[in-house]
Amino acid sequence: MSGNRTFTMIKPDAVRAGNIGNILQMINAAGFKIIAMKYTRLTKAQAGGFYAVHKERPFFGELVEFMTSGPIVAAILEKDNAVSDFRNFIGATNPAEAAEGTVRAKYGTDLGQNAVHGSDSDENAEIESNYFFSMLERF
Ligand code: 3AN
Repeated sequence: MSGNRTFTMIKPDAVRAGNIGNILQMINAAGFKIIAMKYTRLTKAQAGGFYAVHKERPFFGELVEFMTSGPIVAAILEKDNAVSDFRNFIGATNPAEAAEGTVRAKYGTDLGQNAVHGSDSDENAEIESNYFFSMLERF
């Protein structure tokens, strides 16, 4: 059975471009309820910890650099089948390959600067949510 929560970040490129409001609007219109939300800027250590699974990938340094280049919005979202519905909603990792109407097709620039993050499994949704939010910050 699939879970009903996922974790997202609006990345520094989308925040810089003034798209927080547009993306939150799309998220709500797609039926996701916001359970927790935070506007913050990651340190290199925090970004490195979040993306630890990609530590050995050639783009890891670039990824940490980018994710610490400005503030982000982190949120926990609730909806039936949240993880896979949200991945479909945001589109492919590469905005050039993302389906029309998805968040990354609309607001992403390239493989790194792709506007939003979405958890890839229920297990990672839980881990990533716990990385950003305590129990007291969820509604
Ligand atoms: P997704 O976020 O769609 O699950 P992953 O898990 O393949 O994609 O990638 C994790 C993160 O690394 C994403 N935020 C993505 O923007 C970034 N990334 C993936 N491939 C590259 C690349 N070739 N160059 C720079 N950043 C990348």
